[in-house]
Amino acid sequence: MLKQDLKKALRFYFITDDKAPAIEPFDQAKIAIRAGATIIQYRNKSFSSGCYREAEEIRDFCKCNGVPFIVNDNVLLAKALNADGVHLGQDDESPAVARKILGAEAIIGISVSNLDELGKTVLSDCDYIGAGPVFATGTKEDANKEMGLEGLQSIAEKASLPVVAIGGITEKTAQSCFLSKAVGIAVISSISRASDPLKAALKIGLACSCRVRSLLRTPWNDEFGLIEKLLKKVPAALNMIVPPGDDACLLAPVSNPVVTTDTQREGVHFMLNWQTPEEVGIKAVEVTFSDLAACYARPVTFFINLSLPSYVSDTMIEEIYKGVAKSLNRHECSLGGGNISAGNQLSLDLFAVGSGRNDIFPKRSNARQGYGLYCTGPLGLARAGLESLTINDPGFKDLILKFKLPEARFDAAQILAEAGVDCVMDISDGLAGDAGHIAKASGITIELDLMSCPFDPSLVSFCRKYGKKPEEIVVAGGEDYELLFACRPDIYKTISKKLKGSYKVGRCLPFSGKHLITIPGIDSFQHGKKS
Ligand code: 3NM
Repeated sequence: MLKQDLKKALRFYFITDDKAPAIEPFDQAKIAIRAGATIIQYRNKSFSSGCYREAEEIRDFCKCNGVPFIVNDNVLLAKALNADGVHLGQDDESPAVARKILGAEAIIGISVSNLDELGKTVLSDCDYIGAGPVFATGTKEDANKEMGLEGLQSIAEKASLPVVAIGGITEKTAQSCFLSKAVGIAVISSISRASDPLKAALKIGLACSCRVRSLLRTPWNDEFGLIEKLLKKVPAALNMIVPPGDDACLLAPVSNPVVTTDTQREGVHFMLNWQTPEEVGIKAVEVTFSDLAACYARPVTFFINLSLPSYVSDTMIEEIYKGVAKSLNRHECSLGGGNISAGNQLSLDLFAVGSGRNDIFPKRSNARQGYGLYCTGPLGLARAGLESLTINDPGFKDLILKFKLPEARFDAAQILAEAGVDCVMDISDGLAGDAGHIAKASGITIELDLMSCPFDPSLVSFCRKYGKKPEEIVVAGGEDYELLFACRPDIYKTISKKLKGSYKVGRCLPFSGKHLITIPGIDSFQHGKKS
């Protein structure tokens, strides 16, 4: 988490109360999140294995609503729960060991009760300090002497890390803690033991200038209801004799059925802090359809199999479906069925049935010596977009959009098919990787030549800013989902008039021992290695 994001996340810090007489920790956390809490700590001093489910429930609810989840004291419990971090007391496991166990991304907090203790605490593995008790507290049995606002301020001024004030804080004293240089306030009893916890939490949220969450997201739990919702969003009856609803659907006869599959996994193909769930849904369909386009097939039916971790919310799934439906509607493709199962990772397994042409089915093995190698559109944009996201540079919107929302090139496929081009594939792995596939399948050598490659202006300015070579990104970058095709140069001449934006990327030579010959200028390029 970036420093400024952590500061914001520490603003309204709620800690669950295992001894609250009237309200369970899960309900306390829900109330605090509704009132705008920016971080939740699970604290249960008498933790036993029976409480694990309680902690998991709170974690899932936090994750659904984008609120960091921290575990009090217990590093191994934090690890087991895959929590966002741990808060340690002076007598708990050391921050260094916690860092080792929880990893570089974990948020690690440490309690400090006076300046003396601050001086003795090794903070190198910590991200924030909990300073307290600021005021008298009845919640922590072994609390130290209260430090008052002066004590808080002296710690905040001396500490190299953001400080959260804790101990006896109410909506009335919150503001004074901020004025004493705390970045946040941590509270337990002023919410958990209030006569009206929601009212109390809302007041504290207001004192912290936090926004109320009027729409809370809940973890998914109804497999069948969710599939039905998806089916309602798409033209299910198209191309169907028996639409989904039974164990399988019955498709109307498909001429030249072409079938393909793909997968999109969180952390491998997409990141939910970069892409909206709707964008994930759109991309899932487009990348699968890109294979159909490369085979000159029109989409007929699509199937989706979702694997969902427990923290994924109903709303998030519906947003993914919205994206899937948008793309299916755009291509007039039906949904043949869906399946949902619990899993450790959010992942979409995708299947598509298309209808191929009677006259031609392009293959990678059809390139011949003397052919040119061509591409239907700009390359490297998606890769540069991905890099912009990785380095957190939002300036290259066009590039980021190319990464997030590729479009299957059915339009280009139609032109190529009508021209009789019989060697086509979509570029998902990068020009070099995919040209290598064609060369290998066809038993030839391909010499890459980017002389006629138009480098996109955004790509050029991205490369200038980060000291990169556009040629390298074009050759190695994947996920553009343009089509790569080989044909006789005279045929390409005709095609190029209709296929604006296409250009030559190489030529096909008799096999000379290597399937791919690099081009001058791309010195660091090695086939099969992505930079
Ligand atoms: N830690 P309340 S005071 C958990 O001084 C805890 O480190 C403290 O509860 C510290 O908001 C405290 O009900 C209790 O006073 C905070």
